[in-house]
Amino acid sequence: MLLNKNISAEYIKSLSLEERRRLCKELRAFLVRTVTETGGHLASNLGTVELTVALHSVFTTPEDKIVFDVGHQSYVHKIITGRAQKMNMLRCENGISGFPRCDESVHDSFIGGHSGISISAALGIAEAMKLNGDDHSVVAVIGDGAFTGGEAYEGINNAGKTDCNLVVVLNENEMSISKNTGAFALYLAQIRSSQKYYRTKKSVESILQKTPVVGKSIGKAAEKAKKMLRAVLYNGNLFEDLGFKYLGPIDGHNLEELTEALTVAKLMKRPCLVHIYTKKGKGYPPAESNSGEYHGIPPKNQLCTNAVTFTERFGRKLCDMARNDESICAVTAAMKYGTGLQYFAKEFPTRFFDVGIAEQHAVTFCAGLASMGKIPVFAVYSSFLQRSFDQLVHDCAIERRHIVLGIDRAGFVGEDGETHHGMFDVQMLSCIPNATIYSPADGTELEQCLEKAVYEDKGIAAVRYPRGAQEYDTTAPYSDIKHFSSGKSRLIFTYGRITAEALKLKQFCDILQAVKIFPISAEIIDICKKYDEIYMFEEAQKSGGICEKLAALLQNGGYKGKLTVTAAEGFMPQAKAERQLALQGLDSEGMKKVVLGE
Ligand SMILES: Cc1ncc(C[n+]2csc(CCOP(=O)(O)OP(=O)(O)O)c2C)c(N)n1
Repeated sequence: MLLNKNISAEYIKSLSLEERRRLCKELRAFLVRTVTETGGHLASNLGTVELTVALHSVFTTPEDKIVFDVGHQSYVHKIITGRAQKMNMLRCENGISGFPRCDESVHDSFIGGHSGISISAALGIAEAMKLNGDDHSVVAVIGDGAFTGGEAYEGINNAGKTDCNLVVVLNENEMSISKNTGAFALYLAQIRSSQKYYRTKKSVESILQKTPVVGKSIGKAAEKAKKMLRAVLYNGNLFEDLGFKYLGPIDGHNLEELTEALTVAKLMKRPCLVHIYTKKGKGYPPAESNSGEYHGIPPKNQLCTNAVTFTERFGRKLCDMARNDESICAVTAAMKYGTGLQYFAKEFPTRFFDVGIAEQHAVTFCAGLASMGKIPVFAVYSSFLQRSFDQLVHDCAIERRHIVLGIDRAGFVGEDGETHHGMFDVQMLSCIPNATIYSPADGTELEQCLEKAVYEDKGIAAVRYPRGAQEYDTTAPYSDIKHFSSGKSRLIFTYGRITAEALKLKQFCDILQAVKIFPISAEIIDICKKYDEIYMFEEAQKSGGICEKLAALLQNGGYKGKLTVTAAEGFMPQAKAERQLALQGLDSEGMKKVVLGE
């Protein structure tokens, strides 16, 4: 076995090419074994085994820096940089993160989680290194999916004009989570179809250099030919036009070619883009044939339930509504399956838009649709919506464009950790004038809220719901608030899925659940005022949340009773979502302690 517990980049550099090829096979087997147990991003990591081995053969971290875009493909990097023995605790509480984390290893040079940031981050690092007189290299590893996001272009635009030691590895596998979309994907395929660009260019260049200039006319013809060839070879490529040297397309599973190209890129000491082509899921047939499903897989011991998830309820309900209303359009930013829009995409392909990993574009695009009388529904994970704040304010709110947000993964998400929790959407939206926010506690409420958001509200109307499933009252009609009262003097105010936790404490206190959580209604304030003690619980960031706002309204209105707010604070690392709730005192045990003063 070449893959042993002492594996390191130094060790890899000492291996022959043949041994490194064998090591790649062993790494793949190890990935399949561990990730099918722990859960995680299997297909993307299988696709980048050779790339990561080649990177660590050519570059030396932490002096050279590698920035992995999203970072979901950094597992082999983790294995090579001292974390092989911790892989059995990948994405577990007190284990290691599924993304790069600078506080986990000096070899992780930048945080991962959200897409499209690697080139900007790498350029910042490279400029700082230059200022420090440091001659080492910075590498950004970015997928073609991540390249559908605007920040990647902003990064390229700024990097191309510099003389930084910056290498961008663009990994084209034709997949985002689903099939990649957009004109840039087609453009990459086009470059690739001009096969062996890199090799051709090298051989042509040497031919050009050898071309003798004999006599005036022959000399002229030769010059002309050179110009023509240069026009084809150098100017035909967007990256070169933008100031990068381009190497590619390279077979990303050919260790020799990869190592050679990365070495050339390193030696260039200027912005250079290495375009590689890989197979997502490589070497594991189930993941190769269905890389979408194997993009992220659950832990082996995760209990399987038949409960219908919030996501599923959302996707199905939207189809029901769209069947009777041709103005409804659905938009996703590369998360068709994650947000339950696969049904809509199939049934209404002309009204379905996958815009790539482009949340900012998605919101403004929705505003455009709305300006023409359509009802756009943008289904998006809470944490990725964070990117679209200005688009919500400027493009939607000021002119009251009616766009509906289906905000999935609101609250704690579990194993993906800090970067993926939906902790800020409530704060973000509740400071925008005229926005409406619903937070259903179960699937039935979700359907009711979606109908209201589509047909009764104006401006931005958001329905936020968590990962997973919950169903506890399928018969109750819709109501903005639900007051479970038996005349107690204590009140719990809460909303969303943790209402189910609060309802376990009915013998100690009354419960007030908000379904429409913003704007905060006069009715909520009136009910609260009747209680001597109010305990508020919120599965969102405490600062600027609904509870803080409600508390301020009560206090400004002269409320003199006891008032506490318990909500999420800080950043919560990877663990099971139930544990994350418990750690923040948002399960029934934690609530009981606060309410009873234990
Ligand atoms: C801003 C943002 N939106 C959405 C996601 C969810 N997401 C994670 S990986 C991924 C696909 C990335 O595709 P690509 O960069 O090509 O990498 P691959 O998995 O194909 O190797 C998506 C959409 C994210 N991480 N960040």
